Amino acid sequence: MSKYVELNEKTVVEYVNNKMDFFAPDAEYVCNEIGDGNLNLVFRVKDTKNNKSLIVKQALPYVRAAGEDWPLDIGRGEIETHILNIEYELTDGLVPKVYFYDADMYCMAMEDLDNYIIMRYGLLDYNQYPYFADQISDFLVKTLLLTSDVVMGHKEKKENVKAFINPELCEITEDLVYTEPFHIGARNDMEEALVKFHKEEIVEDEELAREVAKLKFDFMNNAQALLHGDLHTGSIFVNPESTKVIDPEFAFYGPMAYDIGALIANLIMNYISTKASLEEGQLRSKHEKFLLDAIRDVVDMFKSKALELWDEVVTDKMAKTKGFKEYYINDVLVNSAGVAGCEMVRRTVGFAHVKDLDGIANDEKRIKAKKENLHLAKILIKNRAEIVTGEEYLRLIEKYL
Ligand code: SR1
Ligand code: MG
Repeated sequence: MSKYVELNEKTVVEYVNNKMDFFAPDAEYVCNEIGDGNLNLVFRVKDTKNNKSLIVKQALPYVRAAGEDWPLDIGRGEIETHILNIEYELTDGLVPKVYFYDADMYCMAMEDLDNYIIMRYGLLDYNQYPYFADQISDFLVKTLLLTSDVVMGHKEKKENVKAFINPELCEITEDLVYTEPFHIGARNDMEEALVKFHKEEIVEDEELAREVAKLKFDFMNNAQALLHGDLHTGSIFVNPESTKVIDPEFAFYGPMAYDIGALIANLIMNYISTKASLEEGQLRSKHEKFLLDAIRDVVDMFKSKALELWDEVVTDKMAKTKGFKEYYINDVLVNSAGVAGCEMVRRTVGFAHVKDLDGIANDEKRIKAKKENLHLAKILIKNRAEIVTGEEYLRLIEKYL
């Protein structure tokens, strides 16, 4: 830690210029700390004269959203750099380009996506992204299938499993997604009006706990593919033409379902938010239709593209057996529905919420929306064996929301 100092808006320009030859000598700098996630400092450094910019992301030795009482592995940017480089290659640039990682300052610099916005905020402004489902399903299929044992040499894949061991960040997910929200206390956070509902509907439902336990141990023990590990709509940059995935610091070898389920859950929560926040009318119908199409297409495109790519890239002899690929992808989709349910529960009653739900201004509507979210989440977890098509998601959304 000896060379580590926290950067700030004043020191970051000199820091970057010492590390790389990026800005012109006559640069006129504007620098802002723009991080709004739970963990890191994020700076945009811009030369307004020559219109050039980059992003500097520095890890803190603790969880930013909680303060210094919650220490956290400060070396997580190394894993993030490593996976961004891999994903850049695998996906033809569906992630930002990394310029450098500095292991003394626990800091990375990367391409600035300044004509993109964080998808969560775009969706909360009721914007639509017509190519999103196609692009993100490409990202999912390529990053997941191509890093799995279906395709990679098994020894090389095991080396990858070793390189991406990420115990502290995984522990956050094990606790915050798969454990605490299904109990009372810990770091859970919810409105008073949800306390009784949470206890009766979530904590006291033993069948639910059993299914969540199965999903938790799948998360911990199924080193299936190199995951992003935190693929919510706050980890995705979009504009109407293009999609870029950021922030894979929770990366590790885990079940493919974890990335797919997290994404589906966050689209569903935006749907719930839209329904609760807008009066019926054209804007609401248009946004709801976009979200429903996106949910359906993410599921169905993941499935069809994975099955198609499989034949081109499969190397394992047994994985070529007739019928195996359908079994394998179906299993991924079953658990994706379960993960989606866990993500929806934890974003409602756990430590880290989402603006989609918390931002519903009217108290009564917000509590109603959160209860509906929890209710649908339970259905997704318990009935996941049947939830393997886009249409089935839409049927459940129509029935329960
Ligand atoms: C303590 S970190 C809380 C959450 O923020 C991250 O984005 C992950 O989703 C994590 O669970
Ligand atoms: Mg993040």
